[in-house]
Amino acid sequence: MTTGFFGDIPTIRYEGPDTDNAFAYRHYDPDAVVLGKRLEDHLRFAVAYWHSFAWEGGDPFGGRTFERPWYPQDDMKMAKLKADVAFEMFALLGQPFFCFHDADVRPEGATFAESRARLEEITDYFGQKMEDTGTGLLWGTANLFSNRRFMSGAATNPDPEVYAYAAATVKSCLDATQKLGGQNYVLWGGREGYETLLNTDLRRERDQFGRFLAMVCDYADKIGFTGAILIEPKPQEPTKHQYDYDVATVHGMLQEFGLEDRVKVNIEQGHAILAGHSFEHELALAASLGIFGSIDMNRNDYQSGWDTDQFPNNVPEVALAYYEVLRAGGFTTGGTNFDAKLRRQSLDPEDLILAHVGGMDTCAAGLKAAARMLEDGKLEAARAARYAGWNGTDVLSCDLETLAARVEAQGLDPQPRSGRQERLENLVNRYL
Ligand code: XLS
Ligand code: NI
Ligand code: NI
Repeated sequence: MTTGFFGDIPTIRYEGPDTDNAFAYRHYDPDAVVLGKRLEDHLRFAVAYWHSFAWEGGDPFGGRTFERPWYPQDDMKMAKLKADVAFEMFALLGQPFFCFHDADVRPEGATFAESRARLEEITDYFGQKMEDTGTGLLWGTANLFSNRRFMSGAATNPDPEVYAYAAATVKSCLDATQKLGGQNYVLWGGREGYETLLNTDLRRERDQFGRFLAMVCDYADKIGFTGAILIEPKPQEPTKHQYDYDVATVHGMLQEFGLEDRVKVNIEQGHAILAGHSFEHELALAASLGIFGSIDMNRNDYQSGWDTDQFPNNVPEVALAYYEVLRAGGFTTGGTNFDAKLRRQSLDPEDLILAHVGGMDTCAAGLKAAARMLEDGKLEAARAARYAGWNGTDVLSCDLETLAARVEAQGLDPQPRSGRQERLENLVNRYL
């Protein structure tokens, strides 16, 4: 017995690029083998529970546009109906994973204890469904930003009682993630930042952040959580300045707190853009620092300058991102979470399905192009050739005086060489 929410929408299957069927994959064939691995195991797709099932279509100028049978989302009966529909969608799409915050899946109780008991109840309900359908949990997380108690931050709040409440919340979410076999636990700062320095003790807030993170890692170790702990960088929104600004900033903080070997990052396309970077820059940097964990896949509107969380639909952009993922050796515990939501005029259940179908196809096409780029080897050969002068040279072990003497003794007069950017860009287009 299904809820009937998705009507007669069929299970989505791979039909190849020439099909005329909107309810089919053109590029995502989960069993296709790319670089020796099934596409499903490369991409490790996940649905974000919050955007697809909890968000009601509001924007700063207007409230709910969607009508869903599980609204209002204020009792456990509705929470279970929402879960029934969510798992029906995972099955229709063949989604291997999902991700959730506590606040997405259960209504908040009158006390913390009631909220926690509700989280346990709904995640037990998930556990049964996960067993029945084979769906896995990519990651769990805590919503430490929606409730007004967190308006001035969670770990970085000026009030120690809020810090304690946030700690209790993370404990309950980490317990739930562990129970469901979650492969990662994510901390997105949300409101871990400030609006004005006039009321902010920046040094103290950053120390609180470090202590909080260390405490989460200690507890994860204590309960034997084998997944990765991930920080999700974002420069601003909702607060003006966030402490986990981008990958480089997070890495610096992790080093400061001695956690650079323990915590990795979950990198989101839209957040990279907000930070003034490209997605591939953030991915490559994280990989080079040894902290690459997982990705939140979406895209921003390039005009609005806001984290619009749209479904990805640009294959060339996605290809460059997966090129970095593949160069980093691919995902281990991580995956591709669609941290993406419908536009508020997309009212129909089929919009939810087709958004994911398009996103998955875009990612599959991008990953396949990236694999061709890597397999062909021309890009990596060009990169290696550009640095070939470093092979067998002792320049890096010399001091300033030695190099100065050498330049004069050998009469060095280095000649500039083309970076060949356009040639490489033309080459990339051949794989798309
Ligand atoms: C918001 C974040 C959020 C995290 C999970 O911008 O992307 O959705 O992924 O808390
Ligand atoms: Ni985001
Ligand atoms: Ni995200």
